[in-house]
Amino acid sequence: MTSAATGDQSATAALERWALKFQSALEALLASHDGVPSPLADSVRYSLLAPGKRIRPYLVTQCCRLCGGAEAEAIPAALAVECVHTSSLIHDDLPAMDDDDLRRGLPTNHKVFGEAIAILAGDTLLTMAFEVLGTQIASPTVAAASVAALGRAIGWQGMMGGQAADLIGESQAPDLRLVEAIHRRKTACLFEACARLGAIAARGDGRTQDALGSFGRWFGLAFQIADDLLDVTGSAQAAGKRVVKDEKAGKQTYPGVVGIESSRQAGKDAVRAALAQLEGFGPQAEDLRQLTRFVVDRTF
Ligand code: GRG
Repeated sequence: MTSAATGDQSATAALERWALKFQSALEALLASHDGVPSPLADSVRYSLLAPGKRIRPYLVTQCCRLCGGAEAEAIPAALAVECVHTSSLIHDDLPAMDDDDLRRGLPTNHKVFGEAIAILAGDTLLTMAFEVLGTQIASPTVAAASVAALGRAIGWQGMMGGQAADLIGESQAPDLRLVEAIHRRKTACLFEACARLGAIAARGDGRTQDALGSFGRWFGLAFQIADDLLDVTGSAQAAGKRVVKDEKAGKQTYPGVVGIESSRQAGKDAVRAALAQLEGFGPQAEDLRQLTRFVVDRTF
């Protein structure tokens, strides 16, 4: 077994342990739903508690730890990013968007609850994210900085704009600069926010927030390139979602524009750039480095 394989396996095991632990925090968040119409409560619970990798909240806690914070301080932001991410998955799967029927190994939200409730479930999770930041973070300064960082990441210059560009890109000629711009906004902005939120929770200074934010951006680009590759070379069973969809939909993707081998290289380059941002963090960042290498080698 090579050391890379060992690192990869330990990153996977650490992520799985985290996902198991984090599940209780997600369940606690949804425990009180008095007066919520049951299809909406069931729909929100269905998608948020479905088995996701939980890599974004893990990133929040790891970056918080790296800045000297305790895991508990990062939990509100960790919950918030998972709520936003799940909201985006529900909306992304809708017929008006990517029209998918499988997510996290289960039928998509709208297939089970109908489109209207799925839209409302996505909206509920999006607003819940900000409610959590506003109510579960004790320091008003940290809460305000967290709200600003998350709002900026997912707004029209971030995830929403990226998703719009992704949809518009279906009718445009394949273009590498366009693909990178889409991926940076649609996916990497949220990863940048995860890293920043971890630093903010630990009260890291501005330079540290920027360094980790930059790390998160490269990490997110690598993550989305790997996601593009999984659509071409992966299996629906492992990924928990349909594969071989992007080309048919005319999506702007790395493999669609530069082919599989160059996409793998682009993924490795993004990982190298991400790791470079961690240089000042010493041995404390080893778990984060292993997670970063795992991102492009993953099969799920
Ligand atoms: C309502 C917040 C909100 C957004 C609306 C639909 C939309 C705008 C944006 C979609 C953004 C999107 C789905 C980008 C793809 C990111 C991606 C690679 C998702 C898969 O993430 P994983 O593999 O999934 O971490 P799991 O299921 O493991 O959590």
